[in-house]
Amino acid sequence: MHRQKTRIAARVTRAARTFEYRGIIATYRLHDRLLRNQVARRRFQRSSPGLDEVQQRVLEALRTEGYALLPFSELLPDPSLWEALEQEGGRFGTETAEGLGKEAAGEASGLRRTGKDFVVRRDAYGSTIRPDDPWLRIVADRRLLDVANAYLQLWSKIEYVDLWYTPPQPADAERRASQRWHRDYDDRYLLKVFVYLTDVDQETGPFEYVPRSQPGGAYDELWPWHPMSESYPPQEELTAKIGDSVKTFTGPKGTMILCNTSGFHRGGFVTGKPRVLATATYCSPASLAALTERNFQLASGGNGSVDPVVRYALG
Ligand SMILES: O=C(O)CCC(=O)C(=O)O
Repeated sequence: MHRQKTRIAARVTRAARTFEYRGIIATYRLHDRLLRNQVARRRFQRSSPGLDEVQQRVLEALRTEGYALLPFSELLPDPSLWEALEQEGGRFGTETAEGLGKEAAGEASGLRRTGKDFVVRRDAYGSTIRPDDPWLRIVADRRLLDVANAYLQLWSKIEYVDLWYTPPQPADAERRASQRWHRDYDDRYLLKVFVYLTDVDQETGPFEYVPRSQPGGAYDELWPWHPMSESYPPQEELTAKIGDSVKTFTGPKGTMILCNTSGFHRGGFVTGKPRVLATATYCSPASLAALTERNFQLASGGNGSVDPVVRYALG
């Protein structure tokens, strides 16, 4: 009887989940094809930004390979932006290392680890970010935002803004969660930016990507992206299909990676020194309406930018 009841309950839960998934997918498609993304596309077409040579190069690489790699200062030459970010990364890194020390001693640390327990996040979900936060200012800077909008061909939304600290894994650890190959289901129109705030070598958990696995790329039919898709394919099967077509992003502090993570990627499997990076996600309005949730709100009075493109991205 109990077993039967459990089976019925499981079936009902499954049916409810399928129903909910279908609803989410339908909402996403509606906003993509007819509602919010159409508005965002029209706004972009009416005010399409002029890009300089560096931005054009980044855009071209994103379109063909699914990623672009360059020093932070090449895209954002204002030295005050880098200085402020580097300082914030240093502060976050030091405080996190202290917090981890407290945890090891059995004391409370207040460190944030939502979702992936192997990453300590500065902001996680539900945080309040000040408009003068160094990383937020960079993410909302028109030099970067214009690239994101030109790549996505619409006025994009800033969905996620954070700093991550990834400590070394225990010697016997296996890759888990985003340390394994996966596609992000957040959006078909997705651009993530990572800036290394420590030097990253093979032991520091470099970000890795399968070039041309983004939608429209040569590998997009391998366990293809669709809304709410299962993120993780069988790892050995994927590896057999892609062979050595993997880009591993080792690089010095200040390395910037832009990437459509609807394509296959993994990273953060640290076996040596801790990795500190800044990360942010640009997505379409349809994604925020159906598939994803913004991880932050702006401190009061925060979205007072006079620039409509920035106001839209943060609105
Ligand atoms: O930590 C990393 O390098 C991987 C991050 C990742 O998988 C993601 O942001 O989707």
